[in-house]
Amino acid sequence: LSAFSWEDPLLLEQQLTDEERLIRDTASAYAQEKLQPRVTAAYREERVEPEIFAEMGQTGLLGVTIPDEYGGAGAGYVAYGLVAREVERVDSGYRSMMSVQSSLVMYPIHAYGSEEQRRKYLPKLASGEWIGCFGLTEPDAGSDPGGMKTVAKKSDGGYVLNGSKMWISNSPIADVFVVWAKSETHGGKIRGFVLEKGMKGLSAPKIGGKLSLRASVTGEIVMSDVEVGEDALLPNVEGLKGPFGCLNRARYGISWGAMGAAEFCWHAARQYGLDRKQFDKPLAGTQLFQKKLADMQTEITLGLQASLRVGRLMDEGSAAPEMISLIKRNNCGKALDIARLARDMHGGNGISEEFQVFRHMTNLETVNTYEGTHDVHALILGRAQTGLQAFF
Ligand code: TGC
Ligand code: FAD
Repeated sequence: LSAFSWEDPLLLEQQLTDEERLIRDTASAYAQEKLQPRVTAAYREERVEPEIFAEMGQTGLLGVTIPDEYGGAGAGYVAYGLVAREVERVDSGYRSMMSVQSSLVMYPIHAYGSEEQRRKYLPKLASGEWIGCFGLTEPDAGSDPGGMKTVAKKSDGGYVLNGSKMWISNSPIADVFVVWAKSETHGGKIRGFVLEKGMKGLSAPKIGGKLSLRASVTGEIVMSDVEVGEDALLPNVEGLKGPFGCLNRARYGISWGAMGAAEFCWHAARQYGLDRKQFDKPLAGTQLFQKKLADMQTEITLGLQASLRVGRLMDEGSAAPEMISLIKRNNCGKALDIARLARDMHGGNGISEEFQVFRHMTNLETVNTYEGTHDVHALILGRAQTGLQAFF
């Protein structure tokens, strides 16, 4: 038998290809060298730094799965997951910025857009010159997006959109808005529209006072008689499967990202326990401390293996949405538990920004809620195994 690696108990590293390791190492170097030094102040000051998009674009971290002819990296879903893990090891807000751009804006334009839309938007989104956002949630339609009130009515040569979206990552700084609305001309079916900053009647006020994800900005999207041409419609999808197709990709990436945040918290708790002495011995030498470390190590190891498995199936084209619900729900819930535990293991220092576990903990509260709450994913899994829907 070979030696045990405490940081990589089931040898995830060996299961990656050379290309995946290279992309992971590039993401890790960028995250540690450029994001880590600025995150504490950005979070404290609730300050988003839009230039991060251009930096990520230059580093090749936007649209990892989009073909290179449109500016993406043309890599697979495992590589995309590894990028999410490295970015979220620093901060969930930075991973949010990356994954909205990649999975919720570039993906639908590539998958559902016309060739003109692809050529117009994807290269500038891949380089980070343009920032994108995704508007599905509304003030009265969160877990139940089918209850949305935003409407698109036919006008001469296009559509007029009215409605408002709530809790939209990146919206106050966005150039490109992928918005979902009920289209009267398509029998009230949900359709996607690509809107642009500066359109008359379109605004995106910031939501202030967030105690979570403070290094990324969240806002509303208000549409008051926004007129768009026929070319704003995403032609190749209709119904809720449009936004859900995007969410499948983003939720999958989040399952990796949440494990990155959890790994940070685990490693920090371990080091703190080795450094800090009470009762004349290191905290890490106590049974309770070691039990907590073992639990963290176990959940992270299993969570990463599960994400890797689903990533491989996505790359083969044989992943089911319920698999993604399983790993999104499990990994976000476990990451939040681990962050809370790591906060506790740091004692009083755990509440200080310097030790960073509190920031991860408060971020993970959002990560556990957005892209389908922990309980909504339980209901998706419950429906899949009983055949009975329990949403209403
Ligand atoms: P349901 O009847 O289940 O389905 C309606 C239609 O959609 C299809 N569908 C899917 N297609 C592809 N992938 C999936 N995962 C799909 N899930 C459903 C389904 O086949 C059906 O198609 P069709 O052709 O038969 O019409 O719909 P429902 O209304 O009963 O849905 C219930 C529920 C709970 C599953 C769903 O509404 C849900 O998942 N709610 C959670 C909402 C959510 O995740 N919102 C996320 C907003 S975006 C966000 O949070 C971004 S944060 C990003 C960041 O900052 O990182
Ligand atoms: P609700 O749906 O009102 O849920 C409240 C509670 O009720 C939850 O615990 C939920 O699990 C529970 N619940 C709901 N339905 C049921 C049921 N049938 N049975 C039992 N329990 C139930 N959305 C976007 O479209 N784009 C974005 O970019 C985006 N970014 C976000 C960024 C942040 C920082 C946040 C906080 C949210 C973001 N969201 C975004 C919105 C997010 O997806 C929603 O908050 C989420 O889907 C939950 O909806 P809600 O907040 O309306 O909660």
